[in-house]
Amino acid sequence: MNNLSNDLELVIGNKNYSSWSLRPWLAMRAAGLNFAESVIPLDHDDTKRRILARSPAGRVPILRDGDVVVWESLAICEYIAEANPALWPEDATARAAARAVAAEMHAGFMELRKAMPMNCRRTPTKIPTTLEINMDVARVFDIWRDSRARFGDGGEFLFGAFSIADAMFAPIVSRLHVYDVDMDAVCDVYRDAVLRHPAMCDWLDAAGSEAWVIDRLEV
Ligand SMILES: N[C@@H](CCC(=O)N[C@@H](CS)C(=O)NCC(=O)O)C(=O)O
Repeated sequence: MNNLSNDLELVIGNKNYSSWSLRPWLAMRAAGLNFAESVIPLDHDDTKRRILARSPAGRVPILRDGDVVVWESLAICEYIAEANPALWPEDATARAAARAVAAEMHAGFMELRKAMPMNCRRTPTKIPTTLEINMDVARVFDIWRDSRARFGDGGEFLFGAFSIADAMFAPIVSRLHVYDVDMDAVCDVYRDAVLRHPAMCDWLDAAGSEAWVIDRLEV
């Protein structure tokens, strides 16, 4: 178990586009942490140099806790959860399932992610899809339905209370919303619960106020 210092800083990309930044930011807000936020706008001439000055991995998000630097969104979530165990379900079976779907999200869904970049302020409209995209979407919905059915009793999120699994899927929730992907009632209710989460509302409001536009991510 680590104790977090009072000197927490999360380095993130643009809120409108940086899906990986959203994940630990939400988990940290859900844990009630106070942290400084530093935004490095993506796709600028100096973006890479600025990120590399903070982490040799050259990607955001990056957490700094005093002298400790942690990169990779899921590793940041795990680091925060060591001091805030309620970010994972208490039951060991549910916790294992939550970790599995969080890791599956971190490693997968490439076709969906490529075709539907996160763009929080996009006006919801459909885009043409392929078999591969539809297979990714179907697997996301399977995960949501299965988690809700087996572990969701205590609340409106995948494992009842809001957990890191929800933080990991939040950018997918936003994508499926803005690309207007049809879903059944269970998934629909879950999507709305995530979109209504107070921290998610704060992120979406801030994303909507950003002036930066990245043309290649405007599908
Ligand atoms: N696997 C990494 C992915 C991070 C990532 O791809 N971040 C993007 C922004 S969402 C980035 O830093 N792009 C800037 C660049 O590559 O120069 C994680 O989970 O944190």
